[in-house]
Amino acid sequence: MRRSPSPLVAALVITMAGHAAHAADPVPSAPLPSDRPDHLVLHTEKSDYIRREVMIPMRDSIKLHTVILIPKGATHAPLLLTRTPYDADELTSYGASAKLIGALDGYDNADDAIVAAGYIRVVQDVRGKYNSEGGYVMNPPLHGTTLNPSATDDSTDCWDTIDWLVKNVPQSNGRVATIGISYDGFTTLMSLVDPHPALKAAVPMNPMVDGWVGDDWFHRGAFRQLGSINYIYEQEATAKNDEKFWTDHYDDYDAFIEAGPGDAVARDHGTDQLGFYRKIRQHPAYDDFWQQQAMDKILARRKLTVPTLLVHSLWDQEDIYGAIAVYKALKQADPDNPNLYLSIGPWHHGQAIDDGSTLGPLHFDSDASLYWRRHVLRPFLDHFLRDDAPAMNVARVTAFETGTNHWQHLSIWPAGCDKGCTLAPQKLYLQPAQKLGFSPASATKPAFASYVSDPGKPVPFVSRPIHILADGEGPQWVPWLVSDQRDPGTRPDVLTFETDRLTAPVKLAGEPVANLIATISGTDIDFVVKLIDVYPDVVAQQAALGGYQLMVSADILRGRYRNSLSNPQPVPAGQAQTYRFALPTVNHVFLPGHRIMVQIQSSWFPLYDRNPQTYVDNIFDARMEDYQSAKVDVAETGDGGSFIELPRVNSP
Ligand code: PG9
Repeated sequence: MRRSPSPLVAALVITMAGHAAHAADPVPSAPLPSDRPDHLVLHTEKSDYIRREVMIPMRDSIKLHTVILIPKGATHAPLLLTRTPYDADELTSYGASAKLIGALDGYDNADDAIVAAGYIRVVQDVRGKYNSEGGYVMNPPLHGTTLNPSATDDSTDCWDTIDWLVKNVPQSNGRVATIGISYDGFTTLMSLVDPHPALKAAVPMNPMVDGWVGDDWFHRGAFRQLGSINYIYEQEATAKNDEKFWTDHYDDYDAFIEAGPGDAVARDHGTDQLGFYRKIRQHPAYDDFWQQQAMDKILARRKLTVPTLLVHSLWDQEDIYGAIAVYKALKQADPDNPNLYLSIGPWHHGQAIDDGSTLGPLHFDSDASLYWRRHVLRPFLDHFLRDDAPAMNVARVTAFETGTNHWQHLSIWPAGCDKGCTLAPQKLYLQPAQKLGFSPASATKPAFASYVSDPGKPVPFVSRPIHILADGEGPQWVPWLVSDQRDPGTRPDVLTFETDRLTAPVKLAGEPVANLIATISGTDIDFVVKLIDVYPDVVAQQAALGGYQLMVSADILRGRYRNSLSNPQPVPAGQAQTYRFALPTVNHVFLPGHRIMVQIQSSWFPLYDRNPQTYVDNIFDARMEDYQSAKVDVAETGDGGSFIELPRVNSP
């Protein structure tokens, strides 16, 4: 979006017009200078930090609004830079406090990792957002490509910013780290594309990496309409997110059903006028548009020269794909690169900077976030940023194992345990009578489990009423991936398969792979596969967990992409097809007394848009009559039986 011209430019236009009409008029005086200088230094005797607000010029003369918080007395402090579309002013003045710890509180949990370390905190508005100049583009693709023929992107802007900071902040030691969550994790990854020599470390946390395969916008072709339509609306309509999304229903389920087919909600709100939303509509498949900007692919083509700590959350409701995808791509491209580190925590999106003792009903026996900040983040940053470079013993991979609730210090991911474990994928077969077993059912004739998927009554992704459009990142959205799956399991359009009670632990590390063999009566279908830990009926000290059905990994595949993500094909009605796709990373132990469950369904609404189940070229344009019920038969027996491949760890 174009910002209005600056006061200086506006004044110039008026002056020139006037001059042409009345050549003899006296030359007007210079425009009244703004009360707000380009460079502000704010501090009082009482504050323990200096706040500088600066407009830092980029190579194309666009200036980016940057807040620099300098601990008083600092002389050789490292710089910690976050580049954000979420308002640098707000992110640096949470507590309206004279103390740095108070100013950053809520965003950085600054007490243990940042303020105590004495870093200089820098937060910058990206182009076109809040007080920065320039036009905003959502996750701008790399410059100099067909998607971005301009000379700038978040990599060049970061380079120019670091260059300015090391030359203009005399209290710094000239060493910089980039850090950020989600969108700010994306900008952190972009800092690695062509890193400034002063960039000594990067911490991309829950970064947005591939918006089509598994992060914010789609998961393997299924559109994440709840979250995308409203987010893009608020983010792109105005520089300062002044336009708030509206809804006239309490229950988002009703709002999306009543709006009608395709992306009616976007059209009703006008989101379809906005640039990034238009791109999404034009690129429903995994074409060049998405592949060119996938950060794992971009970074794998370069050598990683900056120590980088990727941070992944096991129950990340927004970007559950990205961090692991980057780790895998970089590991594959350069297996011995000493600069690659990974942390995996039992968190929702961004929870590493929040309290990490619980998530929904889960208790982790300690504050996993605090542990991570103290024992991983802080030593990692100190080691690479401080002049005296203190020794550190941060492992290449620090992973929290859920179920047993403890941290593992590993050399590679996945590994399973510190020493002597072996990883051996093991198939868990769907069997008749709603059973799951480690060997295929021996049956004389093929057996199927069947349901009818009715797009008029899609399966809610979380119990109704669903109140997220109005509530944003509220209590329903943040922990939804750990919500109890007992409700959906009672629906006739959700298949449920379960093991007997386990007598020995089943330990998993890595990505489960769903391999469904299914026949449908329509010509397109979605499959949602959920791997669930069913708790014992009685759980000591936490009665509410008795019988709880906890998703440990779950995802969706749009059937038209079963053979190729870039080349969708209709499903031949009545012919068995294979639907194979990886589920998000787990690091989990199913304990004795628990059961393993798999649920299968064909909608997850309204988080994901409905598949009409009749093939149409672009589902955003689907019409009411395209939405048809489909009978789904999932094969349970024989060579053609369905299974989930578990990333099983065998302990020594
Ligand atoms: N998940 C959010 C986002 C990232 C990148 C693009 C759009 C949205 C976020 O939390 O920043």
